[in-house]
Amino acid sequence: MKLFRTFLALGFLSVLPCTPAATNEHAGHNHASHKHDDCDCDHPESRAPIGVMGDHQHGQGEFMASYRYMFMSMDGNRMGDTELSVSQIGTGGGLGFPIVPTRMYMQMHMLGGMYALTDRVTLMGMLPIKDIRMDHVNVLGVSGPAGSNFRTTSSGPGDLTLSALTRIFENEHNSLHLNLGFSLPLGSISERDFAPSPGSPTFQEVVLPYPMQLGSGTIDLRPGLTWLGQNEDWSWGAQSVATLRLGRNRHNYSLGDQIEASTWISRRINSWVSSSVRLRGLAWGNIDGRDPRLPTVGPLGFPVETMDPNRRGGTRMDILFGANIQIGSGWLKGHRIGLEAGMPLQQYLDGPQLQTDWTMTAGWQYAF
Ligand SMILES: [Cu+2]
Repeated sequence: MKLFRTFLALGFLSVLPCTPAATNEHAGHNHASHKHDDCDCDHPESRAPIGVMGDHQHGQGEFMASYRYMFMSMDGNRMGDTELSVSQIGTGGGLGFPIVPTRMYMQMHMLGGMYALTDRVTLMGMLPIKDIRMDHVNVLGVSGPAGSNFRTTSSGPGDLTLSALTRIFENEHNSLHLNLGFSLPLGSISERDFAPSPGSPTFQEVVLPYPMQLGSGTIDLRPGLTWLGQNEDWSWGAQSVATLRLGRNRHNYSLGDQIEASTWISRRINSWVSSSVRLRGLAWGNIDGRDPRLPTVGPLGFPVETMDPNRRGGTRMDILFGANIQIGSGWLKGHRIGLEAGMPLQQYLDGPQLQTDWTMTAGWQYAF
């Protein structure tokens, strides 16, 4: 949390020294359109916060390359909306899990490309490269000393998302588009690492539990709807995207369906900087089926909560603060840098499950 506060403070400090000196040079433009040639794309507030994917379209023939870095920190466990300590979850007085996860960090490098087929249809592709770490307490002392700590890690590409953003409405200040997307199961669901292994005196290399896997293993539909609005100094929008799993993967389970809805407002600080605030709601289901490679043991059936398919669902509401930097002329024309960070206001988990502590996204986009 300390790191997060420092980060937020830095974010705001970088915005403060810029004098609010919005000019009138943009009067009369159609701000709902993001075509290259009328320069609306060059307003810093014309883009949604960097953490929003598939927010905008391009004029016919235009390309965009983007890179986003995402970091998420999870710290401590929660059941419902109550935080639980390790001793409340572990064996000997707690719920009875021999092993309890305490922290998880996820880093994602997201590589994106966009191409506008027409003024109404923009194609988008995105590939995440993930790096996940999870820390645990070995409460019972499975394959090692009781009370010791251990970490498991996994890394590699996740699922590839492809979508077509199709505009269905546009007027002077507003536009609406469909996000017609799906994801292909490129990410591994067979990540392994050394971990306590029930019945073995030493750590063994085993298949990692669901949240440590890099992909869903299923083809997922990702339908969504995005609304954008803009006037001289402000922009606003809302987006809702669902993730629907088609069938089960080859290890006989499917991750829970998910729905994410965001609404944001962004204000121009000057001709090249804007700041934003966003509310994001998330709801995701439990796992359907069960990975037979994960062990069953003990009265609860699972050595650790992350292996229980019915302790994965939840809902969460986040608040996120962001800044965009976009320069409309010179050799930096077409580049945009964005930063967004936030934390949950509320979360309710089918737990015990690791709770989200804070999250941030930094990114760069280049349109050409
Ligand atoms: Cu773009």
